[in-house]
Amino acid sequence: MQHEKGRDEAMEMMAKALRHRPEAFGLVLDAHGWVDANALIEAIHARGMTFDRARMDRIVQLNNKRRFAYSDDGTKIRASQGHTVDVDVEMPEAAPPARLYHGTLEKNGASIWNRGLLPMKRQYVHLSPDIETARMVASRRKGAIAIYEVHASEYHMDGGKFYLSANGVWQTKVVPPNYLKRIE
Ligand code: HQG
Repeated sequence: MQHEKGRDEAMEMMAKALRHRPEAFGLVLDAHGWVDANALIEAIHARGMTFDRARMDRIVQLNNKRRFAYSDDGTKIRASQGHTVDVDVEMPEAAPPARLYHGTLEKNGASIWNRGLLPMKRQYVHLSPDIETARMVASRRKGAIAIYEVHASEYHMDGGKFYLSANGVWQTKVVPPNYLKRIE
């Protein structure tokens, strides 16, 4: 268990460095979100973690959501999605399935009803392919949850743009309320 916990901590640090606060690690992401892999290892190591390339390789390969990816030559690394910092990770635009799902806290309902789903601090709204995943996303937070069905193909036909991240998470800039239906 200790090992698992340690791995999660390292993963959290990678997520912070590659998505949210690279400057706190003395790192600068390039325009596409990449950073030198060795620089990231050193930066995390300098914060008192036992961390090396082998451990980072395991996180990149085994992480349940495949949150991180190496460049083709293995010298650079980036997060595949989920950024709050302004980088372009070159997500392809794609036609979404008919329905996607979004799990959130019930207390956000009034605001979602008025303004639709917004990216808040992140660059995009994240959408789940199934209800079960949406429930898991919502349950990260404390409180009663709500699940919204997103009428994705309809929104897409009306001009809404959807993107699919390298690790398979559907994203869009905003979902207007008329394409949303609360189902749980
Ligand atoms: C809510 C994790 C009020 C939104 C997960 C969410 C996910 C509104 C929160 C990924 C709103 C933003 C993303 C509105 C949206 N009024 N609240 N109009 N519109 N919200 O963390 O979707 O593990 O940025 O419902 O698995 O919770 O990090 O988004 O509750 O895939 O890889 O504002 O993060 O992935 O919170 O989670 P977040 P999220 P990782």
